[in-house]
Amino acid sequence: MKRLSIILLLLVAAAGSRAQTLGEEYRLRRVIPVEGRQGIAADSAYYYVSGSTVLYKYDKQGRLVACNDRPFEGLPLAANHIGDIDVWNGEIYAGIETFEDGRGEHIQVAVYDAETLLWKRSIAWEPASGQVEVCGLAVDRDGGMVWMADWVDGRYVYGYDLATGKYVRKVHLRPVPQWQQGIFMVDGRMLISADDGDADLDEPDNLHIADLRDGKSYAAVLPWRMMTDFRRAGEIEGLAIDPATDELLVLSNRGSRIVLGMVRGFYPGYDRELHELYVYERVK
Ligand SMILES: [Ca+2]
Ligand SMILES: [Ca+2]
Repeated sequence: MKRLSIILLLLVAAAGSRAQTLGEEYRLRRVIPVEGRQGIAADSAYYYVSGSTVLYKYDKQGRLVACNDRPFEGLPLAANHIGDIDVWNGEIYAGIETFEDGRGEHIQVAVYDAETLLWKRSIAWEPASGQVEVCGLAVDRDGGMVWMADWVDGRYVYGYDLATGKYVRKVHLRPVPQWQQGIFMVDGRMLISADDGDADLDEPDNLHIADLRDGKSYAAVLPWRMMTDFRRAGEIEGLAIDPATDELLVLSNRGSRIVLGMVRGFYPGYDRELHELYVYERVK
């Protein structure tokens, strides 16, 4: 029995250090209610969820184990908004900005300790890149990069060197997904969640995929998965792949009416917005 536990522990440790892989088909396994409405990341033992102004840490049963409700304290630039996040090597990467009147300023990649959720350092934004907003980011574990996506002008994604924090290049997405929210890098390919379904008309949101492996200045964006299995059409947010299980994780909000990125009342049957983590098992 003791030997079995040790083997299991070793397996979990090994899973935490390997890169995620991408499947072709995923089936909904469970839905976990969470507090945050923006982003999701996972390491071998925990889920990390971002609200617009809070960082949360959950165990994989969905129990809240930690939270930082003052994530902007000590940051080099003023901030009021966290988008989709990622976690790598014991650090949470968060795309942060001041979001006002439909546009972002003071963009930064803030890096937090995944153990304590406390801020450690920030990677500075290169304004000359043309990026005007950060809705989400992804660590490219294989390519040693951090990529940022832009909700206001979604034509490009912007890559920074993971080791030095220096801006490296941008990639032209063709065609441009509508209202992108979260990104995640796996095997040199980028998964992109798009809030392109109109919840008023019960239209599902979508996931897209773009292959960045050839290093070119452009990438073809292909439809990857239509999210018809959400409990109600709403606002899709961040996404990730669990390194321990290869499960696809997608955060989505429902119940509130969103107009130009702002909550404007609720749909019938709702008196608040619900935030849910959809966990999909890989079928093949
Ligand atoms: Ca968002
Ligand atoms: Ca939507």
